[in-house]
Amino acid sequence: MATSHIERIELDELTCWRVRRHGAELLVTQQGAQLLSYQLDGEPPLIWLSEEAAYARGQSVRGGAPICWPWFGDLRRNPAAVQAQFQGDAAPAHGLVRAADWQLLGVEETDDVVILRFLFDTTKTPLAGWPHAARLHADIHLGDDLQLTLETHNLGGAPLAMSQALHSYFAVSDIHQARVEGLHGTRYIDTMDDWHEHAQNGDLTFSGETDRIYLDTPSRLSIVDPGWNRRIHLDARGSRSAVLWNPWIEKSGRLSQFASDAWQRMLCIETANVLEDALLIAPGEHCTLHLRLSSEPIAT
Ligand code: TA6
Repeated sequence: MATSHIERIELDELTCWRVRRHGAELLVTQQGAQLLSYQLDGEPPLIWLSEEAAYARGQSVRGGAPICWPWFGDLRRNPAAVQAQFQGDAAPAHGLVRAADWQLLGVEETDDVVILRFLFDTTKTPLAGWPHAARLHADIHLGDDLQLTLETHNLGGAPLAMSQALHSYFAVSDIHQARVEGLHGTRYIDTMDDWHEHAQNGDLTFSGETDRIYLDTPSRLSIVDPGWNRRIHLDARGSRSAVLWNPWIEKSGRLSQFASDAWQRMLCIETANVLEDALLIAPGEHCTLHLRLSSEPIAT
């Protein structure tokens, strides 16, 4: 017997879907196929959603897991092949689809999982300045864990050069106490140090604005949060790069939909294909980015 509850709700200008299943709840907005929040009963949220989030058409909601596609970040910092795909004037940060009108293909419910399936098809909804034929499927699976899948299908006759990221915001009790396991020895580009390359020594801790692109990443990264006695595991497939970001104090004042002290309660780990991990998809081929989120108490 299915034991899920799925409801469509309107949050200001946005159509959203709230799903409850076996003591877990998530919220998704159809615009951008964007996960907004994810929480287990009796626990703090795993996925962070800004207290100042705005639900407006054409604007990404601050928090959750925005989809950055067909490029991540500043297009000018992407490989030349990715830049060349765009013929528009001003390239928006994080690509063209995170605030676009996606289509809900359907909601599938079994005893084990609820799946929301979203579609964005550039042959049906052309992207200004990006004249290529591609079909995007974004699936959100709520079961005993949460799984996000982003599949790109190159429908065109030429190779498709792109970068992408699931720009996931995680809730932490206190960024000063949180640390990230799994990065020891991994190379990273430090955008706060003029994009110079470094190597991570030990776990990543936070004491200032942090904006790093890790390369050749392992499949599992974990956020250790002593304040909430919790480890959040991120298990990725189809990604060998990750962006670690906390805006800290000064940048927080320049961010939209972001309280001045919110930096203390959030951390982005963005499961990505960026820089040398950017993709070249042959005509007719697919590529899939997959992220599984789970959590457990810190072993006592
Ligand atoms: O992923 C890190 C980053 O590129 C930061 O530099 C910051 O710009 C963040 O993304 C948020 O970008 P947004 O356009 O959503 O404000």
